[in-house]
Amino acid sequence: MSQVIASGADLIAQTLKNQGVQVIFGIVGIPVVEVAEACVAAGIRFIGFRNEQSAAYAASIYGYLSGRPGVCLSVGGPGVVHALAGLLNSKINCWPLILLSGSCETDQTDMGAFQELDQVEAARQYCKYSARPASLEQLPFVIEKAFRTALYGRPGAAYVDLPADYIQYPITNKKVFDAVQVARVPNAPKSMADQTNVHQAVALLKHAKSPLIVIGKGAAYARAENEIRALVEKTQAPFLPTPMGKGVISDSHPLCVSAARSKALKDADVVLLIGARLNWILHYGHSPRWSNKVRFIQIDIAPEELGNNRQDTLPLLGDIQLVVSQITQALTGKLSNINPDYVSGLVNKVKQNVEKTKTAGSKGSDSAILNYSTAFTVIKSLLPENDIVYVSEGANTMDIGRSYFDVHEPRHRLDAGTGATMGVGMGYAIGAQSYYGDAKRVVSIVGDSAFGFSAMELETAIRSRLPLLIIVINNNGIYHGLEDEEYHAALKDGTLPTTSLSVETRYDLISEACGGKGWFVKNRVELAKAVKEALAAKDQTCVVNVMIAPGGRTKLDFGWMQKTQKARL
Ligand code: TPP
Repeated sequence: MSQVIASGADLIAQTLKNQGVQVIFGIVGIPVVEVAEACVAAGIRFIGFRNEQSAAYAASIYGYLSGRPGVCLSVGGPGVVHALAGLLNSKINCWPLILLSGSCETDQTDMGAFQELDQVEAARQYCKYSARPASLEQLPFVIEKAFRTALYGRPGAAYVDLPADYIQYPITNKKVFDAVQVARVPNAPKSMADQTNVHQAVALLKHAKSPLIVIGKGAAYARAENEIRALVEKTQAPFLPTPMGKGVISDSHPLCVSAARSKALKDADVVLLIGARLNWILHYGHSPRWSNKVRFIQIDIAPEELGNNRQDTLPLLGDIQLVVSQITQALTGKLSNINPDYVSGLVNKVKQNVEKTKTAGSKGSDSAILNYSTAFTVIKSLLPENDIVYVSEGANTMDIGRSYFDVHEPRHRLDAGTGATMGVGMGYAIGAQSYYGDAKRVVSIVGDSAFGFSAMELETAIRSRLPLLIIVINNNGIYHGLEDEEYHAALKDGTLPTTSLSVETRYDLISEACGGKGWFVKNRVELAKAVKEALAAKDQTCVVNVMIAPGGRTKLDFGWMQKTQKARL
């Protein structure tokens, strides 16, 4: 009998190694334990999660940060269904992700096999590519195709089925093992925009009285920070980052108008969108949030995105680094038509709004109950300016936090994103800390509801020795909660609002129970002490559980959304 030199699992590990994979996020079980073990033996780190949903979120953010597909490994059936959340998240945020999942033996299909599911079909609607290799020999080819498809064009998710019999297959022929290897997928090829359109864009910008540059997370993904900074310096046009576009150019740049967002949208006459889509986050490019007369110029990697919601958009199809450079080169001189009152109006509005946030943050005595503004002011005063990667989720926590925490480096703010997805925070924090390593500290500032979606991943972080600092802004509920007495009365009467969560839940103790550190704080002094101690605990996972006034912002105001809808009808 010929000698077994490797298993199918080894072949999968070698294929991932060839693709440059350094870390895999997932949960093992039959039949993928062998795959994870083979990957670890091949020198790939495996971070074992408590739920595939978070593992897939971690892999998706790893894809965003590294610019190469993040990899998630799961069992079949329910494991795949949990991980679908990550596929959707990657699809809507346009990040490269590969899900590899175990599946039943190829000769047991449709027999009611263990954790059987048509996973290729289940994954397909969230994926650019979804496949089961026809044979073990074809597996490296299919995995390479998944990597390439996830990465090229508009990045997104891809799925590959790993049948149990392939994983366990005893390989006896070294020549066959070597012959089926596939080389690493090169980085995505880049293209420039049609030069005619570039000249039209430059003409539009030159005529603009109130131009605005909008920087999206596509620009951050494209690592176009140097090119965009050069364009801003040359044009001296104000710029507005989207929430995850923050940091492509520092928030402290004098032309950053984040703090005057509404005015900037309303006043702009020509808008250069760089890796930002005209979706709900930018109010579809419609009035009343934008002027009726605004013209959009859009740089995007995906042709089907161009003109979406605004057919009159001037399209610039191509790689953001290259296309922004094309514009900068084609621009001769400054934008001489810019109305100085437009710029000074925005700069003044920024000053006023920054002042307002400062005033709100300094209200109340040191022992007073905290609110979003006062809590954020304390936290901000203690965090270093650089080398902090912010993770943010929650409704008020995320929205209000955005105006307190400036970001100075690209890809240093990770939030609920285009999907407004609560529950991404722990996966993102783990994915980001494992990507950045010791060079950065991940600080998650999250609502209590958002944190609860995946709180058990604290154990994952602690076991994986990832020194996350998680600050839970706890108001006993979704958007807002109830005070102790009100809560217990409502509980007794059976009238608890659907937004309520239990009063003063001790999230800090979950951390301690898992071997991390925790603080429970109720005022400025306690908060400052806790944050200082947590920052000093450089090698530990820390949770600071910050009680704030449960009433917070009591009114649910979705007026902006309704207004946009009405305007469209
Ligand atoms: N489920 C998912 C996956 N995503 C969502 N956006 C929601 C549900 C609806 N939702 C929006 S914000 C939110 C929820 C559940 C939580 C807000 O509460 P919290 O995280 O405590 O932040 P707060 O607004 O109280 O600061």
